[in-house]
Formats: sequence, C-alpha cells, structure tokens
Amino acid sequence: MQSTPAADRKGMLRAAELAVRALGHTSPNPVVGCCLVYRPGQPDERLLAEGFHRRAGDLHAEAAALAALSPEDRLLLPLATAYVTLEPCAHHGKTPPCADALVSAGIGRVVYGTEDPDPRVSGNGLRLLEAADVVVEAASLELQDWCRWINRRFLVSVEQQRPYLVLKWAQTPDGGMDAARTVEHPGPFPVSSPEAQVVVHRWRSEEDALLVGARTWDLDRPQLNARLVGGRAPRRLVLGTPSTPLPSDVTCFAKPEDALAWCHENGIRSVLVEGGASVLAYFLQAGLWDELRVLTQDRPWTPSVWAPSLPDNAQPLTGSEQTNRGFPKRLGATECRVYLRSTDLTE
Ligand code: AOF
Ligand code: ZN
Repeated sequence: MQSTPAADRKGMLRAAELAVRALGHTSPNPVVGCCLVYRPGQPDERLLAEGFHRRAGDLHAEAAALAALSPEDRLLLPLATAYVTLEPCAHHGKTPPCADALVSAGIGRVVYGTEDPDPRVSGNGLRLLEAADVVVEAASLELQDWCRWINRRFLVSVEQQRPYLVLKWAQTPDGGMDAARTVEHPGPFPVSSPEAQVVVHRWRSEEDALLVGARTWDLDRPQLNARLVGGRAPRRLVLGTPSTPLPSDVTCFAKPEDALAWCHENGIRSVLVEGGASVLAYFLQAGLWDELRVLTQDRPWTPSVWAPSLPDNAQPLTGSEQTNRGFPKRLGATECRVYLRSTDLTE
C-alpha cells in the first residue's frame, strides 16, 4: 500500500481535528477521531468517510467512520488507509472492538496516533489488525506527540492511575499570591485581569474536577464553576477541614492522596488545582503535577502570601507552542505562561 508522508500527515491531522471536537465531553473515555482515505498520496486520493467519538457510551470513532461510508465506497476499503488518533480497541466494552470492525470491513492499512494504555487494549488492537494482514503503522513522531497532547488527560490517568493534574495560580510580578485578610479588607483579592478570569473559567470547563484547600474555601467562598463562559460545571473538591458548611455536591478529603484515589475510582481524568499556596506547594513538592499555568499580573501590590516556586523540571512552552496549543500569552494586564514536566531532567 503506497502513501506519502505528506498524505499521512494530512490524514492524521484531520483525524486529530475531528477528535478535539469532543474535547471535554468524552470522559472517562479518550477523544478519538478517524478518517478513511482511499489511496492517500495518489492522484485519485479521496476521503471516503470520517467520524469521531462523541461521548462515553457512544460509537467509537472507527465505528462512526465506517457507519458513514456509502455501500459503494465500502468496497474501496482494501485500498484505503484508516487514520486513527488512538490504537483501535480490541475489547468488548460498551461497543464491539474497533479492530475487528476494521478487519471485517476489509481495511488495507491503519495509521495510529498513540497506543491505548487501557489494559483491555494495550497493543492487542494492533496485534489483531496485524494478524489479519492489515498494514499497521505508527504516525510520524510529530503527530504521535500531537495525539498524545490532545489525549493527555486520558493517557496520564490510565498510565499513572491518577488524574491528570493542572496546577494554576495567579501572582504579582514579584511572586505574591494574596494580601493580608482583615475585617476591613476580607478579600478575595483578584490578582489577575478580568480577561484572565474568563479564561480561567474556560479552563475550569475543560477539566473533570476542580480542587481547592479548606482555607481558600473558607476565605474566598469560591463558587468553583464556569459561569463566565457558561461551560460544563466540573466536580468540586475541597482538601482539609473547612469551617464553613459545604454544599452536598462538594466532596471533601483529608489528604491529597485520598482525593486522587477517589478521582481515579470515579473516572475523573483530570483535576484543576486552584490553590491556595500551601495546597499548590504540596502537589509540587510531591511531584504530583503535569501542567502548570501561571498568570502574572503586571501591577505590583503588597502581598503577604507567596506563590510557590517553579520546580526544576518545569519546562516552559515557547510562545508558538503556547499559541498552537490554544493558550493565550497575554490577557489584558496579565501574562500567561504554561509549563510541562521536562522528561530530560530527573526529579
Ligand atoms: C477506540 N476508538 O473512539 C475510543 C476508544 O466503554 P467503551 O466500550 O466505550 O470503551 C472505552 C475504552 O475504549 C477506553 O478506555 C479506550 O481504551 C477505548 N476508547 N477506542 O478504538 C474510540 N473512544
Ligand atoms: Zn473502539
């Protein structure tokens, strides 16, 4: 089966574009996109059908793409490539195995973005395809990275048996996080710009749960929802023992490990940790983080609580990496920096 790197890149980029349409809606499942291309890279190349996984319980991406094929185009599958952002599954879950569906439809070649670490799949999908003489290839490294990025919550959660952890805080230029609370000035004191607060609400709507410490809960009484963007409301988690009453839908944990174990058992793939300073410092020191989002306000003021320092293995995204991944660099009077864990440095 012939193809070209450019045609494979186009096919996988399209599959990824389809996958991200369901970002934030598929948990605990991954986002997956699939497109079926007849003779990629040849003069008569043609997109036959495409599909994506819309939410847990619905058709998987491959099944959705196969269902969208016309009966005539189905006959062309032996000369077609399926571009899938995740290894096709091999298990009977809520839906039958996608690897089987691709084989019985007669697909000639499959290019996949990342392996599926779900123990029910974990290479079995690829083996099943290969055993049926389907040509199976991994995407280019660039696109493997991209597919890993779009599914980072699912992949980290399955691999590390804990939710993907995004730590977010706002600080002044010299690293202040909060001012002294007095009767006259009880707070909360918004550190970042109004524009940044809207983006934080969008970030909230993209994760499965939000977590704050009991002190932040008591002092700030945060609503912990995505009201500024009208987004999906994540689960609300509080760490420690708050002295003010908790609504029935807020879950409280004595220790961070308890919160993470509970999230894992309940299919919560990601948590946005919003503070305060000691909760953030705990997660950082324990190495329990995957992504840091730091909002730095231009205007200095007199803080009494300091933001945590960045760990040595925090690697900033470059400006263009931030843009490509949909992060702003500036929000009014606030700068936004995103850091990932550097895999080259030992902790
Ligand atoms: C695919 N294509 O589009 C998705 C896959 O509960 P189920 O039956 O939906 O199975 C969920 C598991 O299937 C999930 O943990 C992941 O391993 C895989 N998801 N696989 O081939 C898809 N969404
Ligand atoms: Zn599947």
